[in-house]
Order: sequence, then structure tokens, then C-alpha cells
Amino acid sequence: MAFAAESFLGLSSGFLRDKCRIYATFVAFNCALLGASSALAAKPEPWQMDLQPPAGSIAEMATDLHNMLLVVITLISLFVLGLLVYVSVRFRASANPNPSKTSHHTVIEILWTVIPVVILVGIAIPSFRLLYYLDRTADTDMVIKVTGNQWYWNYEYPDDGIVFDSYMVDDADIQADQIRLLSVDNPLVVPENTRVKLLITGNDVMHSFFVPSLAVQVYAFIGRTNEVWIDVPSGKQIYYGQCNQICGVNHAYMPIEVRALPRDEYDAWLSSAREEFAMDDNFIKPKTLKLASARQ
Ligand SMILES: [Cu+2]
Repeated sequence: MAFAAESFLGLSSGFLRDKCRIYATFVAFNCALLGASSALAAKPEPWQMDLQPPAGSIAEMATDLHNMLLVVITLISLFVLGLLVYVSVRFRASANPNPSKTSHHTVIEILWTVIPVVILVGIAIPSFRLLYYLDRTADTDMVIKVTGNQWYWNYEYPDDGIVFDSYMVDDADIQADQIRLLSVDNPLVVPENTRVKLLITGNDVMHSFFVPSLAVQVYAFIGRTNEVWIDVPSGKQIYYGQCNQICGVNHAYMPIEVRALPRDEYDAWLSSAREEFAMDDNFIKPKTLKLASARQ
């Protein structure tokens, strides 16, 4: 994360970078106090005050940007508050009975135009860098199609011929190692240390595929496919998320469970999933489908 922060904030001032580190330390300390800093906790925690621990390069960059913006916005707010307090006291009626008639001051006007522009450019550079980083879906290792439905998710592995639905586990069936309102019957299983391209679409109303720790939030529309990628880091881990677009009465009951497995465990899951969730042959190669031929 330190490396990402270094390169990510490359054009920011050293001052901001130091502030960022101080803030990150502060947040880590708070999280530790709240018991929310566990490296394995890719889920919301009670009384959580900060973002979930970032997983993968995208989430690390997004968290670094968030931390930097928090420093910027705090400094600006404190500066404006200090000015307000100063003028309220210094220029109060009793202390300043004959107010100045000055209405223009060229130097100050230039400063209050140029300084905000410089700050905005300083914010825009890392922001655009992250946006363009997010946009690189070419170097991914595998593709999964995600379809939002009222009110469950459907996951399709087109290269492996697998498709299955993923429903929330009801309260009555919840196991000791599962989390109420977050665990599902069939999680989205991915190999660790992989870049996965997600093709996200909808089947009825608007949904949104949101996994905070992986920093992915993409709308799922009917008739449109949104493309995004996730950078699944090393380590056996579960990343929880939810639909975060209000999509009907059971909107709160269509969680997302992304389960990252070591390669050998993923292969074992894949072979059993090929039997359990195999796509219909007709679905892969419709027998009635006739492709156009140049020889006709
Ligand atoms: Cu939804």
C-alpha cells in the first residue's frame, strides 16, 4: 500500500503525502481500537468508521485517493473556519466601528482564483489516473458474467460452461461460520491472485454490484453490459458485498459473496461445479443456430 501511495500521489506535494501517512496511521489505530483492522475482515464491522481494508491494487489506489481527499477537505474546512472566526472577532462592530469601503483587491482575487484551481488540478491528476487504471480490462485472466435479478445474482463462467444462481442464506438456515444478510448459498468463486473481468448486466430492474473491499461498484442494467475488472489478491479470503441500487422490496436481501481460493482448491471447486452447474449444451451451442457463410 505504501508503494501504491508513493506512485499514486507522485505529483502531490510531500506535505500532503506526509499528512496522508499520518492520517492512515490514525485510521489504522482507530480501526485497531474498534477491532476492525483484521486483515481477513472483508466485511462491514460494527461501528466501523473508515473504508473496509482494501483488497487488490484498485482498492488500494481508491483508498489512497480517499485518504488524500480527506486531508485536503479537512485542511480547507479548517482554513475557512479559521478565516470566519478571525473576521467575526477582528471586524466586529465594537472593534471596527468605521468599516473599510474597499470593494476590490486584485492580488487577493487572483489568489482565491488560482489557489483553488491548483488544488483541483492536484486532485484531478490522481483521480484521472485511477479512472484510467480502472478502465484497463484487457489484461485479465478470466471472465465472469454477473446478472442482477429480483432478488438474487446469477453468475456465469462462459469459458468453463458454468452458470448458477446465488441466493442469500435465510436466517433459519444460517450456519455458525456464516454471516446474517451477507452469506449466500452459492458464492462467486475466483482463484486468488487473479485479475477477473466482470461483465455486469441486469434481467429486470436496475441493480448494482458492489463489493467495497475490492472497490467495485457497477450498475446492472437490463439490455446493457458494463465491463469492469477486479484484482483478487493472494490469500484465501471472502469478500462480502451487496446490491446497492434500491431494486424493490427484497433489495436488502441479495448480498454478494466473493470467495477467493488457492488455485488447487479452485480447480477442485471447478470440477465439481462443472457437474452441478453445467450450462445446457443448447445454451452454449444452439442446435438450431445457423451462422452465415461466405460460400453460400
Ligand atoms: Cu438489486
